[in-house]
Amino acid sequence: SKKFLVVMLRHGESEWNQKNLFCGWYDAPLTEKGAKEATLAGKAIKDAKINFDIAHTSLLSRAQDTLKHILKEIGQECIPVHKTWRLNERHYGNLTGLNKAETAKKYGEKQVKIWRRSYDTPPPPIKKDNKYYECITKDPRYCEGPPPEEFPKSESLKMTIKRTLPYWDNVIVPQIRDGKKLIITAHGNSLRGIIKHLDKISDEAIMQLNLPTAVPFFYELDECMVPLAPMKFLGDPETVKKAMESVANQGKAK
Ligand code: DG2
Repeated sequence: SKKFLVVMLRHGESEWNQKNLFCGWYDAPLTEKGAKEATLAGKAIKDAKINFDIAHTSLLSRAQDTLKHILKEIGQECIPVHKTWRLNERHYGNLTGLNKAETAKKYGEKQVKIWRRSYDTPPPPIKKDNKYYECITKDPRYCEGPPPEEFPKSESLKMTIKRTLPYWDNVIVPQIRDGKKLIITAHGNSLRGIIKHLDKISDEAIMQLNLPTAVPFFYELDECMVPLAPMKFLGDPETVKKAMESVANQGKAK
């Protein structure tokens, strides 16, 4: 019986990951380290002898540039790249621009974990006087969606899944079924949503999943698009485990 492969990853380190700021829909660029991580992800993909037919990414530079570094490394810069706001990071609301450790000091680590990892508690909605309100809301990259009345002011994981899954079901799945090999570069939380769906992770258990930057993971799917095994990282398990722990620790008061 036929097996279908799909590869996904979170972008490399961004400037706001480096500064430990809540980023969401703010368009922070990759750091130099983030660009290197992306190229290393490309090397791992090359070593695994995987090549792609189509790529999907978000409307944010950090995911798009990670994809560019990978495609360059694997010599596949010419494949079609689809960009969509539906793969964007979850909107971090009025937390956008705040330091995660300082926020934990101010509101407590427990509250910050709820904002970062709970399934259905959204962060406080972004206010018009937030420093980043205008540059996010008025950004012309969103002229084809989301429609103004649906433009998020903040998103829980549940809300993120609600706008990401239609793209998975209606655009990505038909291409996989058609035998196309896909790479998807996106974000910590938009990908947690897809993983929750594919691996049928409960609302409680998903709280413990932290995705490291720029470590590719893959699924093999059967003809019904059901994974033959849970997500698997392309990387040394000990290194991946440490990277996941350090993402969890970004919400500690220090
Ligand atoms: C991070 C994730 O998103 O943050 O928005 O700050 O994947 O685009 O770097 P990404 C952000 P956490 O949910 O891990 O705090």
